[in-house]
Amino acid sequence: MSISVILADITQLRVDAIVNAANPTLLGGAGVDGAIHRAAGQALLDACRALPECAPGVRCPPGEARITPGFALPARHVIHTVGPIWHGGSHGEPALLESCYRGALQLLRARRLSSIAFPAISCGVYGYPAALAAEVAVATLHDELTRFASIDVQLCCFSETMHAIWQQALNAA
Ligand code: AR6
Repeated sequence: MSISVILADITQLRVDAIVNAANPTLLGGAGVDGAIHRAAGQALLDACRALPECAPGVRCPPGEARITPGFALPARHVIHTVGPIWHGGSHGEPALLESCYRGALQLLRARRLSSIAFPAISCGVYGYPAALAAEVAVATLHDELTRFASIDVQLCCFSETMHAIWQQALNAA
């Protein structure tokens, strides 16, 4: 598994799967979620709506992941995950964030796919401090790397500032 930090719009990436930082409804929202749904088209919303609910209005609880096709995206699949909302860091946020990364990779492996791009899950609307999120992401991915050698991971940042923070976390690991 190789890990790189890139500065890009995740909707433009031609990889096996891009990850969406979604909310539990999986019916779209702002930020990267909105961008992915706009670029993938109505078929993505229909596919998400068809996923079973595990509670009223909940298709994916925080820390879990679901997979759909990518439809009009260059990426073949979208792995939807729901990051934690930041409440100061002592409410299980790191464990939930770690679980998002592990769950996404588990779905990738189950489909025998090998390239994946992650946005900075929880670092926008959900308010997770970027440097802390990057630390969790990189540590989790390195742990996965020791067991699964053949996966390419891109950590996709949407601003120069985020790119610098994530690159620093990767360099420090
Ligand atoms: N490509 C890559 N990264 C992006 C893109 C893009 N096109 N657009 C935004 N980002 P956020 P969250 C970055 O808020 O914090 C939604 O409404 C963005 O700059 O998208 O997990 C959902 O429906 C930030 O660094 O996700 C949920 O309700 C990162 O993606 C809620 O927001 C994540 O920001 C989820 O919040």
